[in-house]
Amino acid sequence: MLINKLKNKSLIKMKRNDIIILITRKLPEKIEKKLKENFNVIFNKTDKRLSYPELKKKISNVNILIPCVSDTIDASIIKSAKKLKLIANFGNGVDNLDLVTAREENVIVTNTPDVLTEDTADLVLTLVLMISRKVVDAQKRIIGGQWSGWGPSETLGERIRGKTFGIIGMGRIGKAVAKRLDILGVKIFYHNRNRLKINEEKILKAKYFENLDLMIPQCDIISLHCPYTPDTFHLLSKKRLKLLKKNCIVINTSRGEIIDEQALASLLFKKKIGGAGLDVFEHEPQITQKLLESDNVILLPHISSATIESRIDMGERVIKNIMSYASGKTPPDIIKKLHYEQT
Ligand code: 8YV
Repeated sequence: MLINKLKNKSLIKMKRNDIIILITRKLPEKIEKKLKENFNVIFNKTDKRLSYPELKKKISNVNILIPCVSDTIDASIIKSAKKLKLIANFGNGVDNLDLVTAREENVIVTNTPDVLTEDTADLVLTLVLMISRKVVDAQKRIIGGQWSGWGPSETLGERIRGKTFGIIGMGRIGKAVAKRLDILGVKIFYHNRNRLKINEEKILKAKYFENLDLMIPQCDIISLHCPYTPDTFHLLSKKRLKLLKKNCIVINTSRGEIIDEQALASLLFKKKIGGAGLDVFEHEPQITQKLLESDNVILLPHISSATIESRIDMGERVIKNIMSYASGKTPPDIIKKLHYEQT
């Protein structure tokens, strides 16, 4: 049925140059060039985020939209884009898009899975090691001119080896993190909607917990790798956060909405947990003040996939989805489920 709808709505009858594409942000030059060679593209040369009214105005004649995580594509935007056939999201998570309305309006949605997995997993490790060894504090002592020489009790971090690492969400990124953890010698626990096959658990050396509340109090480090859906909103709620060990480090490179940011900030500020490495926030780009005032945190501006390679691969994936669709084929990364279920 999906394929029939797809064929009906495909752009196959249109000449490539007549197909209008709107790219909401500035993408790598190579990607923009390839799109321009084939289609009629509206670029955003300034890279400034389009305001809601600007987006609504620009989208009215558009056939294909390429949005990013910084754009909220809600029901009203989708409904006002009468000629829209495809939303080719430049990114993995699709929580910024109203999938239900897109489905109702017969607009196909695609994303860019796989290509940012490894870079995101690298950032998770970076955060864990930097926090546990207090790297930022240590550097501050040098830059702030407070270092008067080595001392046995200066900037004492915590050893990672032997600790317990809890992964919440064992999709692509969760697994890429687990693979890297072997080298650190930690015990791996995980929680996921579905348990992995026993063989895969063995390879990853990961122990499954169906009950998140039983896993959390046993972890020294917790890293989130589930998508943001109505089911995962505040998965780490105020109540659950109280289950964290006193030395626990929380890492979030997934979506800010999965943690009750106010509650986490309060625990960090009062030093009731070990620390946090956050690359995403509940109301980006706003950040809870108490987080900014906590000294056991690393706060990053959503850079988990920010490598040149990743951005180009994401762009190529967007092009692949568009090209397939424009030639009447099913795009490889079509979102079939209304609540996106993979990371
Ligand atoms: C991307 C991300 O950079 O892909 C995702 O879901 O969160 C980011 O790492 C962003 O989505 C680009 O739109």
